[in-house]
Amino acid sequence: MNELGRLEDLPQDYRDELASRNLVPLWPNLRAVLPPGVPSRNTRPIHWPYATLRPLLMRAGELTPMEKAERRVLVLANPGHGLENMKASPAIYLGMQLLLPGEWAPSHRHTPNAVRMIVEGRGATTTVGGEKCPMERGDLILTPTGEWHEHEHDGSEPVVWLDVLDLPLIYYAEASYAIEGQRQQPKAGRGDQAYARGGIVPTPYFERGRAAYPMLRYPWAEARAALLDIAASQPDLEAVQVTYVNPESGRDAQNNLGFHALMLRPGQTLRLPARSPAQVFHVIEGGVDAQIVASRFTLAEADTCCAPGYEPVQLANRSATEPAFVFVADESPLHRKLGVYEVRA
Ligand code: 1HN
Repeated sequence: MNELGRLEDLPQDYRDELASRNLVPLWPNLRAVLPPGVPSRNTRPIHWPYATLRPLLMRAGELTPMEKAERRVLVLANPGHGLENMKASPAIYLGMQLLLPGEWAPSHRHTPNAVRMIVEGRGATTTVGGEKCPMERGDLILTPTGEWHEHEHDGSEPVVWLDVLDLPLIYYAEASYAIEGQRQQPKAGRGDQAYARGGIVPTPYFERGRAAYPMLRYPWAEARAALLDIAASQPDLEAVQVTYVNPESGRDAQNNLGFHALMLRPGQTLRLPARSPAQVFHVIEGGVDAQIVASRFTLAEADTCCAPGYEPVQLANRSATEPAFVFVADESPLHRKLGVYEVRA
């Protein structure tokens, strides 16, 4: 590629006049926005160990009452994007949220899409669009765009979950806002019960459901059992993985971010090919060594890390006797919609 003219090559009076007219020459900036072969990425491989995060989150529980927080969250921010921008990757926001016994995080709705991955504790529920969802370790609970949601806790121990939102993307689109609401009246019927089994869907009077998001809670017990069944029935299958989908459409569970659960067999090392979307890994069960670009992370249970797009990732189960289970969030639905999704072998 030939070298292009620099801004400094242009006379100062010309540059000043362009700026005063809100005009910019393309050629000095062209290579920066269209680098050869592979995009420039600000996303750095980062590891957030739960052992260091948890005490700081519990301290927030002492320092900041719910009334002063609305949502008591420590954001897992990637320094490559600037900590204050609250991005793990270009489109992914991550936060670890704490709800203490007796607390209530008031009802609101907003344009960004959220999911919760429950990390520890029992007895909390989140009510989404009137559906009261129990929060148990490893469960994935959707809060799709525009749905009312609030969290409450009748149990006796702290409950912690990982929030994953497409907030950076919606904020970038200048479309991010929230509306405060009243306490919701829980309604009867739960999507996780109506869609409890794969391959069959409810069809009252032979009609398929029309809800945009028929299933809000994806119980960990079901995803875990599916992974174990897949592994047992296909001993040669390398990537034992499931994707969280909308059971009516079969498409991704949410619009912009993709959610998956991955099982590593005892002793397995899995090489994931380089793909265009950035991704996040969160260990639900077990211990995993992750190799991402030049970083090696030793991930313990409840640890979280992220990887830039266009890079292969190697995940190794640290146990020779037990499977390991990893929750994966990525930007693949967004990349597919944009037409830029790629796998590089
Ligand atoms: C939000 O609504 C929640 O409802 C958590 O728990 C984190 C981060 C940014 C914007 C909205 C919640 C959030 C959030």
